[in-house]
Amino acid sequence: QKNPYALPGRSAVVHLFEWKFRDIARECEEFLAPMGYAAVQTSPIAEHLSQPKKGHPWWERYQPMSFRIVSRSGNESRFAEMVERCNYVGVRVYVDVVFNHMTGPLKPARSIAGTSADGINRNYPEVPFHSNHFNPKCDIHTYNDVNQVRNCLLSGLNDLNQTNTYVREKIIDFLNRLIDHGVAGFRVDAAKHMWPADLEYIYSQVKNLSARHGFAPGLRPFIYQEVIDLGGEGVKKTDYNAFARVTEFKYGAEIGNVFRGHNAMKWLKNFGSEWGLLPSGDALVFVDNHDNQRGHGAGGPTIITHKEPRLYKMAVAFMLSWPYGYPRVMSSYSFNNTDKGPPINKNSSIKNVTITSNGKCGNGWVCEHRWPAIVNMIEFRNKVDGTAVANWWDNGNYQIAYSRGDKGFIVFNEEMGADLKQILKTGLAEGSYCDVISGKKMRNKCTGRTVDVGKDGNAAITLLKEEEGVLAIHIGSKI
Ligand code: ARE
Ligand code: CA
Repeated sequence: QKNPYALPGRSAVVHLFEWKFRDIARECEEFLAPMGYAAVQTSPIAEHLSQPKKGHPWWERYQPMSFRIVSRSGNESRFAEMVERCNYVGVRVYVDVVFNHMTGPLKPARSIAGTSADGINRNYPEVPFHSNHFNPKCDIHTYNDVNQVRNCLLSGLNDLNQTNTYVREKIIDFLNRLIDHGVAGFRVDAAKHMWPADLEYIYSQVKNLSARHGFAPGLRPFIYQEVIDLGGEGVKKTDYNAFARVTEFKYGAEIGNVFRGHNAMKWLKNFGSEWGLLPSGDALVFVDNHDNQRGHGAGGPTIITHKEPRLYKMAVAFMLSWPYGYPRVMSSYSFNNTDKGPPINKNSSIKNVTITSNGKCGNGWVCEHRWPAIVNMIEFRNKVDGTAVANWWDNGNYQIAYSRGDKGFIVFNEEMGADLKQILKTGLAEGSYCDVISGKKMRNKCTGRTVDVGKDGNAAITLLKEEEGVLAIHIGSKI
């Protein structure tokens, strides 16, 4: 099912990558709900491999040992409490679910909860799964062969056979238990490596969303499937979008190209399905994700991340101002090597996300979703909801501007070494507006630059090359 169940006036899901459930619950209450975020995506929550000798790399959570709810983010009761608290303030919870595979070939494989399994002979006693529940061992040599992609081992991970009735039951039970806890949906990890018919069957057997948690009767879970398709492979994103949403990896790759100056911004005018992207209602979109921000997954060095803040703010502002897909905002911790897990205490537990008096995160958490330019664009998206792109202007190259109906207006300047100085049609009513990238409207004053819109809807816009590369105003920032 493709509806994300965002409350009216809210949008976007934020991936609180590796956050503990307690911190997520608090963030729902103190920040996500009041600021207009619609939902949160958690890291995988099922009992998973523990690799203390490797310093607990983040990816150990993508090697499940069972479907019990226990992870580095917390146990089942903490999880239940988090979902309850987020739901209470209207923030939806989507869980990252991993059921294409279990662990790699480790004997013994030890879990975060202290149980063990035999990854060589494929015995997972906590489920239990045995070797007959897995596909025969083979490596994926080529992504052109759909049988290899779906029936062989992704990165050496023991590949479950989702056509098997017992395996299906275990997966369905797990998803149902999450629904009982009140989640609104799932990110399906490695969907590309499973057969669409198996997935469709599994989804069809999952319960309706929980009435006890306030969902209307008959609602099916929101599902977005991780399918990486940049073209040229056997498995296509279009094998999956008939029955649920799909992560549109081409989106972040193309955005990276444009904002890095490899493709003129003027072409963004029709950014969407005309670029070979999925239909808007089928797509989950993002600038970067937890894989490609660190060189895993797809997209390579074109992907823009928090490590390039000026560029990142521009790319995310574009995503949030553009009416295509359901956007996901990444929220990271800082890292300097691709395996590094989240910030940890001496006893290896994940550090709390501390919030400083100016609203930033401490303890090594980057919290892009709290960056003023990003959260202010969430408000922009919520204010312009339902309007179309209008008043498009470009200089034929790397300067563009457009409005969202008569509710919001945004300008980008990426022209190498050039200022932008133009009289532009904003679509907005006469008045003074606060630019939400350089500042914010506070007590009817603007802490950043103001834009004066005349009776004719025009405004004189200046974006100097040394300033932020984007300026945005909307009906909510009128002063
Ligand atoms: C780890 C080690 C491996 C080791 C393995 C088993 O890093 O060296 O062999 O354990 O012992 C994450 C990490 C992996 C990690 C894994 C399990 O990224 O490094 O392996 O967890 O701990 C493909 C898939 C796509 C997948 C990406 C990463 O199609 O589904 O690879 N993304 C998801 C998650 C990941 C996660 C997994 C799946 C596994 O988002 O975080 O892996 O649960 C082309 C293709 C893509 C392909 C890509 C990279 O672009 O089109 O399909 O993506 O190349 O191979
Ligand atoms: Ca598989």
